[in-house]
Amino acid sequence: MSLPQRVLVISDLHLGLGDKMCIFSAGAALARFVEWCAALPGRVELVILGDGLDYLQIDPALAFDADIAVAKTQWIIEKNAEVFATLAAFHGTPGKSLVWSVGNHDIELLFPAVRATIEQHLGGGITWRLDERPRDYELPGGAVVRLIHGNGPDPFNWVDYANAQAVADGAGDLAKVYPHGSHMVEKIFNPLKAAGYRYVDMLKPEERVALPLTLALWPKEAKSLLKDGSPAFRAGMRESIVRKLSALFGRKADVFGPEGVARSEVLSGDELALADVVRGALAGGVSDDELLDWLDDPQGLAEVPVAGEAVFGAGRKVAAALLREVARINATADPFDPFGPDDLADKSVHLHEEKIVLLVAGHTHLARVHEREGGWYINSGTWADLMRLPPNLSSTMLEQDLVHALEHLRTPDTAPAWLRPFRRLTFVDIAFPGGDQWAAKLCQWPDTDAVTIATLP
Ligand SMILES: [Mn+2]
Repeated sequence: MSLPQRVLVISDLHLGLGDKMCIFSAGAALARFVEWCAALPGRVELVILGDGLDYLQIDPALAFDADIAVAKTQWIIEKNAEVFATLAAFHGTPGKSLVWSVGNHDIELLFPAVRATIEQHLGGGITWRLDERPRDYELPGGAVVRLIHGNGPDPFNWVDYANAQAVADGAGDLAKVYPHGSHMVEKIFNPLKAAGYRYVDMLKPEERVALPLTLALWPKEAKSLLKDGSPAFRAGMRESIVRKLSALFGRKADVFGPEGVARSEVLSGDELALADVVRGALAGGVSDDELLDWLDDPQGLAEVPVAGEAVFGAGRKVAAALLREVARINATADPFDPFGPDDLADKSVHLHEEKIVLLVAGHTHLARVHEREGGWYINSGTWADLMRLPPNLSSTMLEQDLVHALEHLRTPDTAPAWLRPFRRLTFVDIAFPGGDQWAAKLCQWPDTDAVTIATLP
C-alpha cells in the first residue's frame, strides 16, 4: 500500500435518529469538517474508526438481521442527510478516499447489504475494515502507524468478529454475536435512557461511573433493570454470581499483545449485569455478605438519613462505597484532560515489539495523548455528546452536591452549567510527508465559529 499524504481519523460518531436515545448532535459541525477534509490538497484518507453508526440506539437494539440492519442504516442516513452528502462529495473527489472500520456498536456493517446501502449514498470503493485487524500504515523503514477501534482489550465489548461474520453469511452462533456490553446497552442503558436517565451514556466510562452512580442514587430502579437483565439474578443465583465476580476482579488486565489483541476472560451476560455493582462495592471495602443484603433491599443515599456517620446502615455503606468508586474512576476520565489516564494506553505497552510508532484508537470517548516505550498513543475521542463530573469531586462532595442535584442529573439540559452536556469534536491529523517521516496531531474541530465553553441561562 502506498502511503497517503494525509490521514484524518474520527471515531465514535454514534450517528443515530436524533431522538431521545441519540447522543449525536454534531451533524452540522461534522459536515463542515468533512468539507474541510475534501478541500485539503493531495491524497487524503478520511478514516471512520468504528462506532460511526450506532445500531444499538435503535429499537430493536439487538437484531443481527440483514433486513432490520438495512432499515436502520437507511433511517440513520435519512436523519443525517447533510453528513452523508458531504461524505459522498469527499469520497467522489479525486485523491480523496474513505476508510471505514467496524466498532462494537455497528457490527451490522458485516452484512454486505448494509455496506451496499451506505455505498449507494457514498459511492463504491470504500475501504472497509470489518474485523479486529488494525489499519496499518507501514513506513519504508518498517515502522508502523496503526489505527484500531480499541474494543479488543475491553472484556465487556470484545467482539468475535469471525463468528459474527459467519452468522451474517448464514452460519455461526447467533447467540454469541453481540458482546456483553451490547446486552447491557439493551437491558440496562437503553431502558435507563428511555426512563429519563439520559446521562448514562454521556458520562464516561458508562459501566464504571454512570451505572454505579445510578445504582447509588436510584438503586431500586437500577436494581429492577439488573434483575430484568439478569435471569440468573432473578432465579436467586445472585450469591454465586457475586462470589465469582468478587474473585474475578482481583485479576490483572489484558494488554494489546505482540500477536495483536489479547482476549480477556469474558463474563456471561448475567454476571456482567452485576459486575459493576460488585467492582464498586469491593473497592469500598464492602463484604460479599453486605453486598448481598443490599441487593435484597437496596437503599439509595437519598433514602437514608444523613445526620451523622453513626446511622450508616449496610445500605448506606454500599451506596457510599459505590460513590467513592465513582469519584475515583471519574477523576481518571476527564474529557478535558488530553494527558489524563487512559485504559487503552495502559494496555498498549508492547508497541515497540511491533515497531508501532503511533497507535490511534477510539472507543473510550476520551481524547488522549500518551508517550509509550517506543511509540505514542492517541485516542481520537468522540463526536457524540458528553457529560462530565468535576474530576476533583470528592465522594463527600458527590453525596452533598449530587443528592441535591438528583433531578438535574436527570434533566441535564437545564442542570447547573458544570453538569450540562457538551461536545468535544476531536480528530487525529496524520501526515506522511515522505520517506520515514510522519507527524500527528490531536485536534479539536470548532463546534461553531467560536468554541462555546458554557451556555446560560
Ligand atoms: Mn466502541
